[in-house]
Amino acid sequence: MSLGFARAGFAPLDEAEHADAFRRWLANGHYADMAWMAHDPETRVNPSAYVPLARTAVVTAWPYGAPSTVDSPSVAAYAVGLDYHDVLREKLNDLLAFVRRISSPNTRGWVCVDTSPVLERDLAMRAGIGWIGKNTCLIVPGAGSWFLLGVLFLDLEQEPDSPSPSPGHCGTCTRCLDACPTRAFPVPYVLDARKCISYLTIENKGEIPEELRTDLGLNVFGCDVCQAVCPHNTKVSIRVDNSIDPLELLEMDEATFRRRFRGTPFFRTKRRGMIRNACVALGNSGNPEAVPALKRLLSDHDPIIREHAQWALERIDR
Ligand code: B12
Ligand code: SF4
Ligand code: SF4
Repeated sequence: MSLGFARAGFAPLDEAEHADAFRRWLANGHYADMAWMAHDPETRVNPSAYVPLARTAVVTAWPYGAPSTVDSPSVAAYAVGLDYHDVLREKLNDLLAFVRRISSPNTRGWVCVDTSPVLERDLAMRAGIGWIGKNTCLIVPGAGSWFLLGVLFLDLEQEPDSPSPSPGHCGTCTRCLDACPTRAFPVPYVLDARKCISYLTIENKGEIPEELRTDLGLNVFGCDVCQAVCPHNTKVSIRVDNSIDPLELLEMDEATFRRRFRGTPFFRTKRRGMIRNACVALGNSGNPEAVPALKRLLSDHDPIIREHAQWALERIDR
């Protein structure tokens, strides 16, 4: 049976190898306003506290392909197409059905994709799927980091796979740290989400801090820079068209936005977030063609959109 996962491995359920690093990350406020990350941290670092009946975790890596561009208006490659949470959850449920067929129909399983209190990269590393780079991404040996992770906890006893090494194979390389447009890595292996474009354009529901807007460049949703420069990502078999027309986004009313983006990752930021991000990208592009649409947005019902449109107009004017 083939479900399309590129890698899978079994992880033990004892405390995360990087539990202390995670606690420090919280203590330093690096989680920005993602309050859910700080809620019950001891459960997040202890998978068996989260799923007490589980005995093993099957950790999976799902390939999504490299972005075709990071230099023109674009979205993160993972966000092209349908929402991966739904796709991966379905695949992991298929995997659970398969496990039940080959073990017992009573086998219990718990599917986690992104949103559960689980340190997925840490578990993936301990399942031997890959190592963690200085950009904090999970890198699959020989295949790179363009993967999403999903976890299936099972109540079956299973010998864990050999863990990947920590630290991994970055050596003296610092390309990702040097290339980050907003200097979001205070030190290697640590990301300050408050500065990360991925956070600012996706998770952040309010204004984008003015001092960071110019550094956002042409990233309309998420950011792939610290992965695109990684030498472990040079051998890529799949490439996805991640370009987007920010001008088109400016024209969307609520109904058009919902119709066009329901079921995709963009739905998460809502119309407000997508237009806010598009305004910043257009301001940074200096494209005068955006002026009429930006001017119309000065009377939008949403104050965040109005403010970002004003900023973009001033920047284009300059
Ligand atoms: C919160 C979150 C974010 C935040 C914060 C990211 C961060 N680095 O902390 C923001 C919004 C910024 C974000 C961005 C992105 N995210 Co995100 N995110 C998450 C989430 C929900 C939790 C991550 C977390 O626990 N952060 C806390 C920090 C402390 O942990 P960590 O990131 O796992 O980092 C580990 C290392 O830094 C390590 N560590 C610390 N010190 C040291 C020292 C050494 C020597 C070593 C080896 C390790 C080490 O400890 C940590 C735990 O193992 C996970 C899903 C999940 N439930 O795990 C997805 C997840 C990590 N994100 C994912 C993706 C795809 C992205 C983006 C690529 C999306 C994009 N293109 O815009 C970017 C990548 C940015 C980056 N360089 O990390 C994937 C990563 C897949 C992969 N190959 O690694 C995940 C696993 C989602 C999924 N199910 O696939 N994300
Ligand atoms: S995703 Fe972009 S902004 Fe965030 S750490 Fe990587 S390069 Fe920096
Ligand atoms: S760019 Fe270099 S330092 Fe960064 S993760 Fe890749 S190998 Fe490691």
